[in-house]
Amino acid sequence: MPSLTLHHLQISQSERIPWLLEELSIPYTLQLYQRDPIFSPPSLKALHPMGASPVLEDATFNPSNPLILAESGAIAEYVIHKHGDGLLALPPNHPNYADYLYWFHFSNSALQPAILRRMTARRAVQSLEDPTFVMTSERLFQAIRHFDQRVSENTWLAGEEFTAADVMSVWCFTTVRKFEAFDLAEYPGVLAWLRRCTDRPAYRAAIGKCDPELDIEEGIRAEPPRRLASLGPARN
Ligand SMILES: N[C@@H](CCC(=O)N[C@@H](CS)C(=O)NCC(=O)O)C(=O)O
Repeated sequence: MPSLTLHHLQISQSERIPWLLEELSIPYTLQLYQRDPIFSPPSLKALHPMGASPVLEDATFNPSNPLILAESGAIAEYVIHKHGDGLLALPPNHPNYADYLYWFHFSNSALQPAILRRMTARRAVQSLEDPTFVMTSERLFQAIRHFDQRVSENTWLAGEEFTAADVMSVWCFTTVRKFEAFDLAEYPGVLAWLRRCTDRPAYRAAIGKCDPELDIEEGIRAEPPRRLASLGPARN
C-alpha cells in the first residue's frame, strides 16, 4: 500500500498531481498550503530547496526517511512508474510513444515558459504596444495554435488514449489564467478538449479536495477567469 503525502499550494500547477493520483486510484494524504501572499509559506519552503509546489513525500519504501520529490513532471513519471503500473503513460513500443513524450513535456517546456515570459513582459513595459510584449504575446499564441491543432485532430494529446500528457497540460489553460489573462475564443479545439478533460470524475474529485473554491466552469470558458485577488490588479 503506497504511503504518499502530496504537499499542495492552493491555486497552483500542483493541481496536476492530485488529479493524476485520482485517475490512478492511488490513495494519498493531501497537505494544503495557502499562498503567503503570493509565494509559498515558510512551512512549504522548508520541505525542498526549490520551495515550490508540488512536493511529493513518499514513505512507502523507507518510512523513517521518506523520499521528497519536487517538479510536477518528475512526480508524475515517478507516481506512474513506481505506483501506477505504468498506466497513463505510453510505453516505448506504442505507435504514439513519441507523441506522448512530446506533449507530456510541452506544457512545462514550451507553454508554461511562454506564459511566464508574457507575464514578465507585461510588468516590464509601459504599454501593451511595446514590441517586447507584442513579441512575447505572439510566441504564446503560436504555442496555443500548435496545441489547438493537435487537440482538434485528436481526442487526447497523445492520440486516442487519455494520458498524463493531458494531466500536465490543463492547468496551462485554466488556473494559470488567474495569473496571466489570455482569451481562448479563437481556439475551439482547446475549449472542447478542456471540456473533455475537466468532465472527468477524477479531475472533479481532485479539484474538490485540493481547491474547492476554484470555479471549474469559469476556468474553461474562452474569456479568462477572475484574477487571483492576492496579485492585485494587473499593471497593464
Ligand atoms: N516546474 C515546477 C514549477 C513549480 C512552481 O513554480 N510552483 C509554483 C506554483 S504554480 C509555486 O510553488 N510557487 C510559489 C513559490 O515559488 O514560492 C513544477 O512543474 O512543479
